[in-house]
Amino acid sequence: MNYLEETDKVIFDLIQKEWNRQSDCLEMIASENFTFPSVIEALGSILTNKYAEGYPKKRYYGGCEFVDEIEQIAIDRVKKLFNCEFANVQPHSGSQANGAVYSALLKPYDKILGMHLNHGGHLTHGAKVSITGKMYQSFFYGVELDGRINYDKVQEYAELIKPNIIVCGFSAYTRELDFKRFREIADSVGAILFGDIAHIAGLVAGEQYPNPFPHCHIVSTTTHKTLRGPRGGVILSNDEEIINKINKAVFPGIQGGPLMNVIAAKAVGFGENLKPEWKAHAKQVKANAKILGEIFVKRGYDIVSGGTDNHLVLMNLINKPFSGKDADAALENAGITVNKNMVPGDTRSPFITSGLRIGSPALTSRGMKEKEFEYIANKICDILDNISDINLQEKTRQEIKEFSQDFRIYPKAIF
Ligand code: DSN
Repeated sequence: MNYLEETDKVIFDLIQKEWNRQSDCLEMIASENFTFPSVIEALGSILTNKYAEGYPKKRYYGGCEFVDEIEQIAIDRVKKLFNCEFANVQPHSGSQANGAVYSALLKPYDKILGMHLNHGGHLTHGAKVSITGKMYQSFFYGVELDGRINYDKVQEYAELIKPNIIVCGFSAYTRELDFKRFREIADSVGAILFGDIAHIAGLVAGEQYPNPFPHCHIVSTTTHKTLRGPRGGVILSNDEEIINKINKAVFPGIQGGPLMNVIAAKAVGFGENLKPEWKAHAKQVKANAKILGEIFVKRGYDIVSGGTDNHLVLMNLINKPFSGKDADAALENAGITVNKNMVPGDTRSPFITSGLRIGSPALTSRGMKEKEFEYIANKICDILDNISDINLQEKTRQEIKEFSQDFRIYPKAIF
């Protein structure tokens, strides 16, 4: 029986439309991905019925023998993946994970030093509109005009501010992070070093990016970005005292019952990440992003930091007669989904911006390689070179739809 189709045709039809959108367009938002069909199956399973407050073997409700095993497998797999000793796999999202980290390790009005949102940081790194910027005193470092972190400046800020926690790991930074240097800075002022590796976790797992361990005291990540798992968060540490505080902060601190279907899906995703072929996938993600950057530069578009060491490219449009918002809209019309983004030295507002953030993970998961990324990068430049040409956008949308058919990832919308 097709349960959803028969009982709720409205939602069923909208899911089919979204499936077509995902299949016919090019998804290049750097934080999005296509998860594994096996992950979707676990997400859609009967595990959603179970309440299991607490942790494996220490639950508040009965009937947890099988979900205990599932959660323990998720914990064991993610520890192996990142080579660390302790894990909490219950956070519902990256923001929840980060909230738990602060509430476990800080008192209200303690000091956070993180990357400014406009320079590639995240809302939960102390932005004033986030609870993390209201409940704690937040201070920010940024990148230089060349798009890179100046570690000497971070050291100076840390000495001046004396933060309780330093956050490293970003949403829009294109270069490798020096976790060791960050730890030296943190140690010099007695701060905890917190690595938010939400964007780069899949590359770390594939050994294509430095591991935050053993340098960070505490690490959080989402599971749905470069890791290709279900939507959710995870917290990792090598420090038993810290993880004990984290466990209390997640439950009962800020969450209730864990989402056992999502935790099973996380375990399945981590299983995929542990397979030998994951390394080649992560390598391809990086190679594809590199090609994007190279073609953009060749076609006269400036790239923040001149290139990329990871899965994303930041196009700097400061010297162009159109904004990030204009570029984002034109590409969307052409069937290419990206997001407008602030760039270093940006004078436009966060709603307009002078940049575009363009990522390779999702299309790499669809099986695209350098040849396809070269084609796509040139299509992006064609659209931007002729930003007002609506006919070209419509024609490109059709071309992209045809090109995409060889790379359809799911046999159906609902598993
Ligand atoms: N929304 C994510 C991103 O796009 O980077 C961060 O939470």
